[in-house]
Amino acid sequence: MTLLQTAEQIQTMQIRGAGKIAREAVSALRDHAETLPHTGDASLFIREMEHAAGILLATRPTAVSLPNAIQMVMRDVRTARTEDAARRILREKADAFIWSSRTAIDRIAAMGANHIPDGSVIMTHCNSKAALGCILEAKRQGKDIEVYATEVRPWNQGRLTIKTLNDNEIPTTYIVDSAVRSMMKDVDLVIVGADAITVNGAVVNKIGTSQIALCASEARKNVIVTAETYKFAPRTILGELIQIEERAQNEVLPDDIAAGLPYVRVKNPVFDVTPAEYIDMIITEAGALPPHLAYTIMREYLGWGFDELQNQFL
Ligand code: RUB
Repeated sequence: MTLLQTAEQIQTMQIRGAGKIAREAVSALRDHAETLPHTGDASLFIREMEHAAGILLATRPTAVSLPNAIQMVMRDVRTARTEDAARRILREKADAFIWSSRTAIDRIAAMGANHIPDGSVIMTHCNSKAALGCILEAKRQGKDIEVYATEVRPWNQGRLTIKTLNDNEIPTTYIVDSAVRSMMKDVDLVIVGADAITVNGAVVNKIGTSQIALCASEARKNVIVTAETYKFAPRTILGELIQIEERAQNEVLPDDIAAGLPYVRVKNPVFDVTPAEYIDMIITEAGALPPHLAYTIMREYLGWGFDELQNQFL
């Protein structure tokens, strides 16, 4: 697959989910480098790769895993002195990112499963590899668990989730998004993934997550967020906001129906923000943390504390 094809698949959501988007983008960058002719000119190679990175970055705005992964790969490429060195660094960093991303999910799954008591009823939303990893690991450990999975309008990512749960013989109840509050009394804990986590510990995830967290809080049920450290958004330290992607209105209301309703407009934000006070714990590969330790993750694991970020602007 070419880089443009990968970009198109991310944009049209054939490749979706924050972790997968990051891994596929990085592997597209690595493969793209192989298609560029060797010229011996490092700065030309770097310029071409920056251009390619820009195409990938423009696909979807919310999942910070995408810019973080690209930054992790490109950071040292930018300072390489020769084209060969730039190519080698790019390959090594890309492979390292993909490997560490997969390892992170396994570690999160192992830690997350420890937080799922035997006999639990779990609610999940959307289709998160990290969240599902914890649920599947709990099952693998022989725990007797059940899951409530939401539909996730308008893209129905819940169908992917129930397929995985069914394939793993986990008893699952599939509900429409608006049934969350009614069903919360039957649930013990909520486990979801994340597209971005801000410096104040707020979690950006699939639209509807904040309603679920609010209902869970009202019903005194724990909310666990599962997120690899590259889902933390360091630029929020500088006050940058996470852009919430708005997708086409015809994902919600078909064009032919909309055409007959000239006074109706459709809003289709596909992510929302859950404030830190509704989140009990964020499970990362570096450990399970309270949300207010987000800055520590940004500084210790991403290496982007306030000073490093400020320097980027000098
Ligand atoms: C996917 C979504 C997922 C997170 C985490 O949204 O919100 O919960 O991306 O997923 P979309 P993962 O379907 O719009 O991409 O844990 O797999 O990274």
